[in-house]
Amino acid sequence: MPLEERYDFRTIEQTWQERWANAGLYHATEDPGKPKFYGLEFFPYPSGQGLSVGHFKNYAPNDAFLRLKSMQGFNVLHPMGWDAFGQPAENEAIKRQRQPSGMVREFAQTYKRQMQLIGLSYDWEREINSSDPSYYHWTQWLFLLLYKQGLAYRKDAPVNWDPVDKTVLANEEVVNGRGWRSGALVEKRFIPQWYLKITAYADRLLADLDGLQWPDGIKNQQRNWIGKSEGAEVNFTVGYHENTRVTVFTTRPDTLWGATFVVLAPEHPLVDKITVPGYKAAMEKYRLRAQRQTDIDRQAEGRDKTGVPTGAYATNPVNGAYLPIWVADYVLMGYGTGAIMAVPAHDQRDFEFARKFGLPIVPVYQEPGQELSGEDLTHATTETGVLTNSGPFDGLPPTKDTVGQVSAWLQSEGFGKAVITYKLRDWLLSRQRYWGVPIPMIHCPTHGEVAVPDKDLPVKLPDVPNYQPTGTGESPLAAIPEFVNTTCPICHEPARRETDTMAGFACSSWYFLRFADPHNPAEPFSRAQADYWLPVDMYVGGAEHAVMHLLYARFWTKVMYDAGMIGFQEPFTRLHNQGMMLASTPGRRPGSGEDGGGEAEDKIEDWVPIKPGELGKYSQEEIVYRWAKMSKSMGNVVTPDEAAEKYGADALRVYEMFVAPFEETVQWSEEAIRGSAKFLARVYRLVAQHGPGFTADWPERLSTGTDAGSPARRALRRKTHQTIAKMTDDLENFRFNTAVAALMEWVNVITDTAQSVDTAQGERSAALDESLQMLVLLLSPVAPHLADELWTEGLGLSGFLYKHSWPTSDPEVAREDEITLIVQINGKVRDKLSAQAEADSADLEAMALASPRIQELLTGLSVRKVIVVPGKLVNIVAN
Ligand code: ANZ
Repeated sequence: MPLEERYDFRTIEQTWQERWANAGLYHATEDPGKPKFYGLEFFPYPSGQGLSVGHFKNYAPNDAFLRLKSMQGFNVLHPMGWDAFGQPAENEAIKRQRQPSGMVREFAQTYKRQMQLIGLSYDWEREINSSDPSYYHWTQWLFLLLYKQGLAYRKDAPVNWDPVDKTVLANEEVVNGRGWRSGALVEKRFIPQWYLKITAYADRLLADLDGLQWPDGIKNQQRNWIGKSEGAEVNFTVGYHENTRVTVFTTRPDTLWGATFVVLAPEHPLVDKITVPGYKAAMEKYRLRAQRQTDIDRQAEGRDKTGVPTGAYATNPVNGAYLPIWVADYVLMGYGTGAIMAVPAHDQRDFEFARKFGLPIVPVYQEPGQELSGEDLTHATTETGVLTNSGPFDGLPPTKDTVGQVSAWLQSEGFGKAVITYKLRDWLLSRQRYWGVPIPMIHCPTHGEVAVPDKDLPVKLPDVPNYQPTGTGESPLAAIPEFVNTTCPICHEPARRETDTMAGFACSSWYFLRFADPHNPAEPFSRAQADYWLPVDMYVGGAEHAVMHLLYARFWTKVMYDAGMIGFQEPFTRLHNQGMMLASTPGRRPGSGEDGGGEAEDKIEDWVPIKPGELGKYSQEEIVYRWAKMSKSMGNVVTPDEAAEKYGADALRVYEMFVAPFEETVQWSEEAIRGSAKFLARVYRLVAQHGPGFTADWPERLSTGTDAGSPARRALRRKTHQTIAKMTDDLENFRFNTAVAALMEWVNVITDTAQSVDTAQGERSAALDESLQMLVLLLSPVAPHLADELWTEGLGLSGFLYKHSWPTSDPEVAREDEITLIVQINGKVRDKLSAQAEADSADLEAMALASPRIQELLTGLSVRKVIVVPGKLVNIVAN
């Protein structure tokens, strides 16, 4: 049936979505005869806001990439599921006064519908929901695996308490001293908590980053978070008590001879013991003050240094010098040993502190022959000079090797030892919230902490009407007797269940494995399925998960590897982060009615978005438009439903890919999606016009027909094969915008030449048929509905393009024609060379000068000037 007159995208898209679903086109099954490709996007929490066109900045391009992989012959796995547990879901349920389980299921339905609306190639038979007992059964099982390996433990510790979300937060969830979701200032509390020993994997988590094809920025954030430092611990004796020691951690033991005081963190346990009576009152005041500061504030660069003396002294083991011991908040208890030796000449923080409190500054690294004193310095120096007054090390430069030598010597003298420290802390897993995976542990008065036996898993989350956080530091589960009261698996006497639940990140630490075998009732996944599908070959999501999710998932993967459950150590081979989508958003600036048209950047913090529907309340002068992240709370959401209804799902897909480089932030533009829709309409018309008459035997006709003799047809073929090469390379490398641009350019070429090419030779052109067929193939990853329609209805071919093989470019055909280059000397033609048509001036000049004939003619002359007319000639002026 020929194509309709008009491009009716609504009917086309609906028809093909039904056909794909009926054929189970995207259902993946293991096929040992085929190479696999596992593509995945970050596990989404299906929020009640539904998806916006902003979310498709992520989904649409990866979908195109995976369609390419399928066409390249890979057996593609592209699953989707719901990160349903966790605080965002619970908070939303509280606000809507609903049960989280039903609510999340309903929201997931909306997400799914919207994803299907855009034609994403998911295998819905593998859909999972992390709050489903059939899933969290295995999250609990994996927790117990960690527990049995000694990697899960409970301890009483100061934790980050989020007073708004009423729960503790992991270190990673505290950003600039605030809860990453609530934005509330975090408080310190002492509550027993479950931790996972991620620190045991610090070295492997660091080393294995090197082999990953991830953005450098993300790898560096992980490196910094792990924060490996090599250095030494040095022991100082305090006062005259041989047995009171303070151990400092330093990365620069080579500067030990320049230490002039010692600083303890305010929380250091020695502070109480060593502070001299007269100093105690000031000390107490200072410590209270420090408690209210966040670690980030305390470490801020350039911040005015504060501190108080303890009145006690420490002895420098290498030279017996007495160093005053101070307490200052720029030293953190959670790092190293919570105590430092201060070397003000060579450490800027110590320098500022010494200057402020009049403490001595003694440079040990000096330029040879120079003898600067502390007064001469304006700041600390770190990288220059050689050691002086440093015992056996005088004359050595400030290198890693010197640091190593000093560390080894300190160890041999018994003054200290070489150590490696990490900034990484164990992962705080407990949450005092209802909506999460119950931690499968039992507290028995006799046997203490006992793991729930495997046969009793899953420990089900009770369905209860009241689940609001209590704010007492106890989970709401603690108030549900049927849940709490149980018996000890060992002695069968009454015992209490653990009432903390796991942080949501536990669920997303292994979901990518469950997708390989999503309905397995007997184990988290079978080894065979995991071996076939994993690791994930392409992983796509937002850069905000640079540390947390990606680090935790890597950790669990390594634990599972060590337990022999899987054969790979890194879960995500390639990673890409999409840019955000912003939308123009009306808002007002409080108290400044006069400034109506300010720049987007200025004083963004004073700008308040206007609630949807309240625009009419404000005068034109009060309203200021800003580019803000697309979200319901900003009232600036454009839904995929609207966009698909108005312009089509394919147009939205093309728009998402074409609008900007994948990684870049974009500003939503109706104008641009209209452009994409117009482009697709042009493609439709092109095929509608030239499709009739198309025959699939063009490869034979290419050699026998009249095409060979026609430069126009040859040019069309060249463009076709150049576009195949460019699009393949661009899609492979996530350059979707230039891929679409190449497609558009080519469509223009076909449109402009089709008529003449088709009729000129009096016989249907094989080159035109080739270009039409290739065009539809290349279109299919980006606009799959339209492509399948044009393939069957426009060209009369059959089968789904998702299963069709991707074309390859013939380099011979793609090659630009050669030109004849005329080489002149002083205006006289002396040589003719053949050159690539696309060669630039520099290439042509070099070629001309390298010609043996020309070289011979130039002997004894000097070249004054070379004039190049690209594509034509080179004239050499010489005398
Ligand atoms: C003496 C020294 C001399 C230092 C010098 C540096 C330069 P990184 O590289 O981040 O690991 N330090 C140690 N523990 C600390 C703590 N708990 N709070 C604040 N600062 C601490 O930093 C290690 C360096 O930071 C250590 O080496 C120590 O200062 C300081 F020319 O010791 B250094």
